[in-house]
Amino acid sequence: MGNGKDFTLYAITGEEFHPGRPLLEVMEEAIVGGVDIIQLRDKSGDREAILRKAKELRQLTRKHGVTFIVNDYIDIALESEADGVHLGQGDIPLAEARKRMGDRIIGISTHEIEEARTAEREGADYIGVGPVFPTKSKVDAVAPVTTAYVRQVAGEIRIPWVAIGGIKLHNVDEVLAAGAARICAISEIVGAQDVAGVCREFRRKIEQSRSTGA
Ligand code: TZP
Ligand code: MG
Repeated sequence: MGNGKDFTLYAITGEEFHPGRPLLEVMEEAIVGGVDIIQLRDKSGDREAILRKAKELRQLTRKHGVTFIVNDYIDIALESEADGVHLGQGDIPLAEARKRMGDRIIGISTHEIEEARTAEREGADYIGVGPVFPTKSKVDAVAPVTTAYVRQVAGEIRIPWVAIGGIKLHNVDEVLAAGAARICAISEIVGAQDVAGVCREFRRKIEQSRSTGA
């Protein structure tokens, strides 16, 4: 990882899942519960609104020593002093992104092993692996990659990787059993009544799986 910090539980923002609750309040609860990396993902706001949120989340995450990533926008990541950016397969090439991001973190979404190999070879700091299960949180999501792809990545990818997509407390054990050591969620975390409680339970499950190798 570009900032020297690996991670365990990754929360992505999804304001549509907590109407009436402020973004910063929800994300701070997630941090209190044990999230150690946060991504700002905003597919609808204009640039100024996203930049404002990025600066606020940067302050919050800095206060707690949590890694902060901006989805899609390299310029906003740089201007808000984020730790990194997350890019999809359709975004600018990794080599171009690396020129602009320097040694900051670059994460890349992958849906098949060839994409994972390419991202690793080209110097991504981490990759996303998913969507493992069906998800309503991403409108253009590809078909679920299933835990078969998680197993494949666990078998050969050596950079940090995080499983994502439809992961809930009730199915995370399957993902961990397939070899995942890092978990990412949107709706299960930010849509929860007890955000910190859900995060604590995710962490407990991840840490238990890591320590037993199960
Ligand atoms: N990328 C792959 S699946 C996904 C993203 C951003 C959405 C994950 O959201 P949820 O609510 O945890 O299924
Ligand atoms: Mg993107």
